[in-house]
Amino acid sequence: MKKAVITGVTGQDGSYLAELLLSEGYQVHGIVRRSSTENFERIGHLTDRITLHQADLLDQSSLTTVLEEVRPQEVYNLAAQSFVPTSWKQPVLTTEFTATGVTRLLEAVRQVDPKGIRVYQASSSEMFGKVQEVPQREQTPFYPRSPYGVAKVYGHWITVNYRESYGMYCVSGILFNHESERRGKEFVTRKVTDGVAKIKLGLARELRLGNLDSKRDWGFAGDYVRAMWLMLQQEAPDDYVIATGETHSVRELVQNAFDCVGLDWKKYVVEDPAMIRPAEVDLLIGDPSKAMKVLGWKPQVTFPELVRRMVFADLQRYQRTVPVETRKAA
Ligand code: NAP
Ligand code: F7E
Repeated sequence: MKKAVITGVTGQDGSYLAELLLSEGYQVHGIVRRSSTENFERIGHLTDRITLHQADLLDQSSLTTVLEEVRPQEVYNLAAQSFVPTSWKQPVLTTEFTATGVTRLLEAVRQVDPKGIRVYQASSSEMFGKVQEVPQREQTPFYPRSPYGVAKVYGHWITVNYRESYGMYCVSGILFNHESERRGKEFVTRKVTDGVAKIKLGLARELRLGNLDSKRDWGFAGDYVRAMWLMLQQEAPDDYVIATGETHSVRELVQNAFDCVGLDWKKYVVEDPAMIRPAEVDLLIGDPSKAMKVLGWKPQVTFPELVRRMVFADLQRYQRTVPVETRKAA
């Protein structure tokens, strides 16, 4: 039985990846950081089938200890401070988790079993930032626009460097935005679908957003974790762009989401200048042709299906948890 370790198992992608690896017959081990209350909302349904280990990307020896104990064949590094606006408020912490944390994990792998452990690093389309080419592909130069993007560029290159320096099987997956009903509520897709559900049920009157013009290549997280796994099953390690090849503005996202419940978004959305970022990534659109050709990967869920699925998941959640008498349908 193959063994895999996932850092960031409590996050959106960690939960989908754990499900996928279990379905592929893996023994799955997740790294969680210590906190005073458990944060297992996304993996509650899996805790009897995966093993959790306390460790932290900020603590080198804790990572080495987990790898010594488990002796996995695959390590997926999904842990990060992943919210872009926070990276301006906590730039040093973001660097410690999202950049230097990658080196700590790679060092742990190098010390424990450099030839036997394959490593996936969660790189990001935020590395392209102020895009130098449209669409963005593996060779497109990076121009990050936030401390988060800068940290991810470091994570990408240190991964490539360990591959080239030590002959380790390390890959960097350059994933464009991917979403689901498990997405954190601060990210724009989930903020919108959650807001639409609340407005529809009379639990909120408006939805405050920042830049409606920015464009993203949005896919479904469940499709993207399959690409992570495929990258570690190849004969030779390499880096891949994972994207849908389509782009949509935040405005289109909003319109699609309100359309799902038959409401006119213009009546509810308030543009709030306080939410404009110090530096924006205006346009992202990826070219996934290498992944399609080499990995045989293809996204399954379209943009309208993704939005619909998220809106209805949020509606159902509020319908389940909020008493009928507190709702006043819009
Ligand atoms: P997420 O939901 O924010 O999850 C991040 C995970 O990292 C959480 O499990 C979090 O644990 C953990 N973590 C944070 N700091 C840690 C530390 N110091 N030690 C150990 N664990 C720590 O992120 P996601 O959307 O699943 O994304 C997964 C990875 O892909 C991230 O690296 C992200 O930057 C990258 N990425 C995401 C996207 C996207 O669109 N989703 C696109 C490209 C790349 P807690 O639960 O304790 O907070
Ligand atoms: O913003 C605009 C905002 O926070 C998308 C992370 O997973 O994907 C994610 O980073 C766009 C931006 O994601 C609001 O200005 C407008 O242009 O959902 P987001 P992100 O910054 O693209 C990449 C690939 C990652 O790697 C990251 O970890 O939407 N926007 N109004 C807004 N964004 C937010 N959050 N909230 C708003 O009210």
